[in-house]
Amino acid sequence: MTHPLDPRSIPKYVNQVEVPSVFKPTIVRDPSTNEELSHNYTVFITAFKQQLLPPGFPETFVWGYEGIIEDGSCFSSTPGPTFEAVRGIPINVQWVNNLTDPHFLPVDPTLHWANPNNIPTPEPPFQPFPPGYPLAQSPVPVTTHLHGGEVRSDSDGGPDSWFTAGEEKTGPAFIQSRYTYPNQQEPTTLWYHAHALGITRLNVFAGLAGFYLLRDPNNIIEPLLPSGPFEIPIVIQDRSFNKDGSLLFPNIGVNPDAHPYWVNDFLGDVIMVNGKVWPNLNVERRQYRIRFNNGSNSRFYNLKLSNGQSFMQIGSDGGFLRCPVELTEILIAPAERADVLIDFSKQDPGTKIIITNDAFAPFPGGDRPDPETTGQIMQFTVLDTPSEKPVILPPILNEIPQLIPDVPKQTLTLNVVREETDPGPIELLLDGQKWASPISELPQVGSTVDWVLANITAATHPIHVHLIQFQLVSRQLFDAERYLADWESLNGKPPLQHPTIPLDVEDYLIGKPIEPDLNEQGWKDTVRANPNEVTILRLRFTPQNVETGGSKPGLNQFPFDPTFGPGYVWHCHILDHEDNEMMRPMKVVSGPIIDNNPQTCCEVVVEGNTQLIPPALNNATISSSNQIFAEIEKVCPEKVIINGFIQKTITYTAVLDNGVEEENIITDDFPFQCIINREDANEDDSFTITGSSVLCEVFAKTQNFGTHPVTNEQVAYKFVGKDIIKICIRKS
Ligand SMILES: [Cu+2]
Repeated sequence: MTHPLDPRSIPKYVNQVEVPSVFKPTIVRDPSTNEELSHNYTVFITAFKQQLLPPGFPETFVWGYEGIIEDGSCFSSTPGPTFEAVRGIPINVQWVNNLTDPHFLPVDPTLHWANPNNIPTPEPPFQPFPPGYPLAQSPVPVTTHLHGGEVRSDSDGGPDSWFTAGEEKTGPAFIQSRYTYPNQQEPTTLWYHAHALGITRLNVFAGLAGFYLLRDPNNIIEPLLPSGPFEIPIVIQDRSFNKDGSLLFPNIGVNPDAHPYWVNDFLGDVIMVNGKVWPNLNVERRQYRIRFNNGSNSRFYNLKLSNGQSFMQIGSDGGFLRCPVELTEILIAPAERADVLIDFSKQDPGTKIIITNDAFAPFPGGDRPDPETTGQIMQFTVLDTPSEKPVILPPILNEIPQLIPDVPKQTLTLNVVREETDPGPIELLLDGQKWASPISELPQVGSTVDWVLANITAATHPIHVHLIQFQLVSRQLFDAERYLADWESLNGKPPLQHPTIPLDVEDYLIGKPIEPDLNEQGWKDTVRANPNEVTILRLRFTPQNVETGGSKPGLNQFPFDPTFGPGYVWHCHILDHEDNEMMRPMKVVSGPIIDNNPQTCCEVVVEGNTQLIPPALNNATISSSNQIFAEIEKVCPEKVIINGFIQKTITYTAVLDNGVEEENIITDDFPFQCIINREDANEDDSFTITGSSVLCEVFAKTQNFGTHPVTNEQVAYKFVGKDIIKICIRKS
């Protein structure tokens, strides 16, 4: 039983703002030059109690991060201690999952989620939580994503890279738990947080988030800015509590016939800043640098100072803005950051200024926040100190490269799936596709592409793309209703069982494109895509610091291979949406992309291929009929690389150690990239699939590579004669 704590019963501004501690690295130096080669850390993901509510209220059981901090002690907190990163010096983090007790929040096993015990999706009637589904509650899968980081995909903490305590169970994309962050990008406010498939909302809500401040010793603006005690990172998170101090997360879904516990927009009734409910910050009469981060699951904030005072925004998600922007209010969606200067030098000692919030929740169609509770964030109290004049910044803070598209644009939709009679949505989708559908976002390294996002839902979705910082081009009203109708007559109702046929937005646009807000005209990794609007993002798959015109399709300038590893994702950063299908894989490819629209499919019977395939085989050859090449010839006579997917049924036989054969059928879709050198190809060539081959995917789908899922015996697989593989080829 829950006994909710009335938010109005919590005294405000009794708590004081705490700046998170800073992790202390082990510094690895070059023995001959003493140059710093890397900063290394071990960070434990762990459970403990922390005083979130004001003194006198009970402590709260939370999850957070633990490691050695600057005073040399081992410390755990939520938000976790801050990483202080230096541009040019890589950071290595050994992430350790120490969560050995079951999850304390309601894991909804009807979502497509990490599911470490591989339990079948429960059918209604569902069990109430608690106890929920014990095999879903334990063990707890976690992985950690550095939000905004330019990193190789095996250090990206993607949703399938999770691992349980002791790494006893690992996700299909798990490669390692020691991550490397190159820190080559521009100095900015990054943050790290939990990212495991289908339970990110619960793990972040439980406390798994922290700051990662990247600084550049060669930057000319940073030394001018308030620093030390005058630079305050602020993460805003809404929470709800029980009277016993425990966190309260809904355990009845908005659509409980489909998902027993999942809600589409978690909204707390209490505001927490840096792990303290409604805190106060005593400030001197001078300028402060506040690095805001919205770390909430789904709540947007429109922040104002209660005395009407303006402030200066100097940075966005990915670094300094080109010019400082003076604002009296700032709207931040989940995961957006804003680097802001606030000047208290003209305030009288004793002045109290509250940061207020009037963003509708859910945004933008929901309710206005209660001015007595979620309408207030935190308070500043001005101390009796000598007034210090604020620093005057140069008019140009940052030279931001202009991005020039050099490949065709991609039109993508944001969809909601609901039944007429249902009280809430069933799921949310990107481009009508589920998370597990074949990869359709395959940007070529070095290319610059416009993503045209047509939002055909009623909500604003903060869209986040991993690996890169991008730029917002424009937003424009469009006839979303007519577009939705036409899109559905073209594609059918989502979720689609076939590749999306894109519908150009051109004929639906209304009025003129709207320029990004002044404080959005910089590097972004998370952008608001509003309802009834088309939002255009310009993505360049090149490191941030490459200047205008310095990139080209096929040229990799990252200090790592972005095509390596399990790949990246893009998703809505409303965590409740992200957890229920509003996320898609994204794989950076090296070769030219032919088109994103599969045009031709042919069915190929894999004949007579009954050899045993050893489990560890990475490359495999399927001898095929000539049909494949005939089809390729028709659509792309010259091209050498084809991105496609193999659809539907693959039958294989598992041969157990004792010789017993078991027939299995996998009905799923497998993305693949096949490299065919047309110049050398003969009609009777075999068809080679390399890299993350379809066969590897088959093995991965059996959960344990080379191990029988039930008996744990080592097994080999063979394809049987009747396999039908459908190959879709993208038109040149
Ligand atoms: Cu969303």
